[in-house]
Amino acid sequence: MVAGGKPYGNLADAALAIKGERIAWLGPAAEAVARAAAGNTPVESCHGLWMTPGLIDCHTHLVYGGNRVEEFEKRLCGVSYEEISRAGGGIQSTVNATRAAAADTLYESALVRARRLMSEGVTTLEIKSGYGLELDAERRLLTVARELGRRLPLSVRTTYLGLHALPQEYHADRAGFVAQACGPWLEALAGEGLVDAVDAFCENIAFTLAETEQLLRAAQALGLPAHVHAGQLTDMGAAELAARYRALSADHLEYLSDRGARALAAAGTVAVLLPGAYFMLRQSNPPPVRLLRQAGVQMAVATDCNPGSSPCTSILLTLNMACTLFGLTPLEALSGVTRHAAQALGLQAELGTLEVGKRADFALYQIDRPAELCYNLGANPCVSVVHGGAVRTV
Ligand code: DI6
Ligand code: FE
Repeated sequence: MVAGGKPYGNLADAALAIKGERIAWLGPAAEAVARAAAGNTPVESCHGLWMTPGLIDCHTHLVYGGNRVEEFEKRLCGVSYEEISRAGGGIQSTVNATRAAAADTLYESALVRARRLMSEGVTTLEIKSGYGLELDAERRLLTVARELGRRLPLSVRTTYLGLHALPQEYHADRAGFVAQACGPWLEALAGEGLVDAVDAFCENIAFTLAETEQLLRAAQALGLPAHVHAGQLTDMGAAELAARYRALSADHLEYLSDRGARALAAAGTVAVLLPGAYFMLRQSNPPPVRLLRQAGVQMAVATDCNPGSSPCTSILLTLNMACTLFGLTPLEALSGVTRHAAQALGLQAELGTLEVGKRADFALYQIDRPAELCYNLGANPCVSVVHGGAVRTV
């Protein structure tokens, strides 16, 4: 599937040439074979498999300590979310487990999740912090995320989710926490080169518009782009705020007004849809996809991989849920993990489509047509993955 052409931009009997880490040429296979013979260039057959751009999971909380399976079980046995939360559950329990975990432990558990995503054709992964909520623990999360990118054949983008939840020790001092998170902590982590973007959970159970704006302003001063968790449970106008700050993306958006959608479109802010969290939380009002289409907002799709609301390490299952739960077409869903996911990370010049000059990141699938990537529940037709021009073995 290449850029241009309709509807998926597919090319039949095509070939792609790689030079270094980049795509050097795309065209008819017969011509490639003749050129390769003339230039003594090695040729690999893809055996008639489908080739897509490497998939991009543009919203994850992949690195964290422990898990929340006990909480999941309790909820299904009738214990309410509030009771769990009062007993130290919810995000705070993951914060406790993360703070207590050594970097190696965090790395090993995140590695398992990264490998699962990679096995389905993911070549780029965004990873948020936000389970440390103190400087050292946030640094550990971001360092582990960077380390995954260094050691694996995988591109990692890090996001400092400085405003995720108010940690217990700051319950009597909200403003103090926000000031630390948006001030010295962000400056230190950005100064250490650990932060590609920032994010805030703007929600009535998390942070207000004003608090979110404080982080966006601090990021702007440092020249860092932003994402915003917006409209997951209520519409507080977070999409409009994200647009006002020209955020790369506004994520979730189950609750979004006409005005919010128009603001996103005008700002070129991508709507990142997260059907895994919607499914896991058993929500019943999907994001207003028709409104997003009408307004001309680009839609990306991501796993939101996290221990609480989306313990999901399958980008292919996420594609299926984007179609079945949110009503995206398979073309929209696939664009959501390629072209538009690249845009949600500000990487559209490098990634997201198969085009000459872009990074040679692609996946090969044993499928009959692209929609099959959205169709199966639990199958993995990914046969091979190339990251930066190199065939990947995970
Ligand atoms: N939205 C979510 O769904 C997760 N974080 C966020 O900002 C929940 C994270 C968790 O429950 O651990
Ligand atoms: Fe999230």
